[in-house]
Amino acid sequence: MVAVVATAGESTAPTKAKPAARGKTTAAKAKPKRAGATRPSTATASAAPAYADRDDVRAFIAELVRDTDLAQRDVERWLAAAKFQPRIVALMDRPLLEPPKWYVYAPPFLSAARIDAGVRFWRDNAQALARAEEVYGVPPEIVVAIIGVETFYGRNTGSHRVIDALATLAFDYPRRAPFFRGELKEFLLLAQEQDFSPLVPRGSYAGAMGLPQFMPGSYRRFAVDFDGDGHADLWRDPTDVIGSVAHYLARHDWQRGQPVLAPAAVTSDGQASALRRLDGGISERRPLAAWQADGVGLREAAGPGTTEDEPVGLLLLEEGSDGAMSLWIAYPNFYVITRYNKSRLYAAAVWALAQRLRAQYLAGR
Ligand SMILES: [Ca+2]
Repeated sequence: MVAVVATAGESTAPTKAKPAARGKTTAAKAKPKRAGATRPSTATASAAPAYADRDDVRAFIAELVRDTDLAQRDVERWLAAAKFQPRIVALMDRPLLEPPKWYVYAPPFLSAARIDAGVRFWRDNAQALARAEEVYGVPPEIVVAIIGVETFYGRNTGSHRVIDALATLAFDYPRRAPFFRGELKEFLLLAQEQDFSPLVPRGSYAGAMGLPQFMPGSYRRFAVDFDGDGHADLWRDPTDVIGSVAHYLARHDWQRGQPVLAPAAVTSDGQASALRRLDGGISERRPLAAWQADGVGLREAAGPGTTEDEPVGLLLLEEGSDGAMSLWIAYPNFYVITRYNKSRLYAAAVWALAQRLRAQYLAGR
């Protein structure tokens, strides 16, 4: 995301502010290869001066000490211990060819193993999930599905030391340096507030942390201590994780009781113009009446209580290599999920996993 970086655990192919490269709008444009370009000398692991000895890092430290109550000697010590990780730069620079298609992207997130484990997670945490829905309006299956897609309910929370990842991207990845310098600052403040050593936590190669893969800035803004033990612990406390994910969505305008996706019906006359409104498989939002005037509507009547006033979008999912596709009306809550990870496929996978979790949870109850 910029809130949370989308490339959460290495397991989730997708983002939250996962690196921007994953976003639908940027995915198609791979950065030009800098073949032959010489990396700055600092990018060579063995020859590079330690971070704490570099002028740019010293300037960063001075600014941090001026703007926060972090102690200079602490920050120097932490950054002296941070290690440049060339593999992380390589991961960020992976050329992205075509964005994946739905029928390739979705199956790993909808496997029987991920559904079974999600239903167990739901049963084990039913009370916290019910309370999160009461407080924040986000239904359990959506919260569980996000945790399932991000990290397989905590199985894959990332193996990179967060301080190494953030220092590498803040100081040796110029393209995103301002963003990651900000996240590095947030991380050090978070460590101080939550009373842990910043040299310990591990996360994704972009610095996303814990079961929900929050970036440090999101952690500070949106994590909640949902069990009231004094810490918002997104690594070990599923109750805090549940409250935090629900709080994140609520703060990004989740609408209680409203749908995410509904099957669209498109007239044969309307199809071509509807498809032209898509950009990377998703459209801008318009009033449903405007869609209807163009031959796009709901395949089934909307459920009771569904608002008809909010603009809705059109979503395309590629169902097979033969060109089969499905079209969906995307409600505002769909776009809320993309605030977690700016990807149409990510949000659709969360929703699809959520449907399966709910069906299996209710069937077994
Ligand atoms: Ca707690």
